[in-house]
Amino acid sequence: SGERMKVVVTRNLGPDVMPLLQERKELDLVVWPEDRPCEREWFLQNVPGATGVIVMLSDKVNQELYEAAGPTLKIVSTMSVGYEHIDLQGAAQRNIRVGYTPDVLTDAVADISIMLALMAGRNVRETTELVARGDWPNTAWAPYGFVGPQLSANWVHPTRTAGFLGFGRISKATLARLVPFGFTDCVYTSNPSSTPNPAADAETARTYGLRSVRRVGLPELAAQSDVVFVLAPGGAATHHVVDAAFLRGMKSTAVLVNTARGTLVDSDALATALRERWIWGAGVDVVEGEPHVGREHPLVREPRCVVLPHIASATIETRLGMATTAAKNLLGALFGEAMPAEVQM
Ligand code: 8YV
Repeated sequence: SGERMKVVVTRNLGPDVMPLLQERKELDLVVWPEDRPCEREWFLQNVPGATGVIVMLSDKVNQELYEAAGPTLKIVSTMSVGYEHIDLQGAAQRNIRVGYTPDVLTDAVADISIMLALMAGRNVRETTELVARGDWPNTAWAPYGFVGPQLSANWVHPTRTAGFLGFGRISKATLARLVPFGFTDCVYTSNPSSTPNPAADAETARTYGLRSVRRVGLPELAAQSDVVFVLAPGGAATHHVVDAAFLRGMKSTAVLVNTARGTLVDSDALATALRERWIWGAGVDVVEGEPHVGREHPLVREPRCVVLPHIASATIETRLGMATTAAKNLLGALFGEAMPAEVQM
């Protein structure tokens, strides 16, 4: 039919992906023209009558947006694996499908999780800042200068335990990377409403050649782990699960890595934990309240905290994969083709 469909895209998806949308002549594309987050007002002004939208993490897809769009809206496609910015209940009520981008970013995020674990343990922030200040020539070599806990298994610690807060795709990809580091054991926590599965845990242990993989509670996760990776979804259910009590329960040589959402970690408690040496160090790619994280932020002020500006998925290949998946999810829903990744509601 000659029916036209309006599609609003809140960020230019680049020269390799925009043509996937442009070549569909039935689509009237409306693309946010700037190289910065889409303004809410622009989105609300342009969304009425849209059949589909492609959004980013910073675009709230809530009641207000559904009402502005009106009954034409069929698909919300986000260029992210997280979808806590989307009101799923509202989507379900209106028969709107939701697409997201799992899998394509798993390896990039696992890579950076390992990097942050190493950086936090090996004092990389303090030492690179020292070199950048020009202080290396003034620094006398010392047998125990700049030492930190070794991530890999070693003669003092032949066993190493990885801890995961959340045990999905990215956690498992991170665990796989720790196998050649000599890790022997894995503990993890999961959504309390999910059913424990010791047989699956034994299978995971066999897959990675580990001595044990065990689902535990938060206190045991804190106490057992040499490194804790925070890799669970954001939202109300996981708000501040890493709090003062959790951090106090960790080993003083352990490091905390957060490549999930800032909201899972109480920043003030983490800053205290670092300052008072409850734990060795931390590496965070995400911070509650981001991007409003200035030099005065308690974690930025903490020399033992490496803070990255949410770049874990920022590889050329992964962002291309995410943008492609976001475009294909939209096209799938609009043209009756398969959606590569649909949120199950
Ligand atoms: C961001 C992320 O989406 O996918 C997610 O959930 O947090 C990141 O990959 C990324 O900054 C692209 O929007």
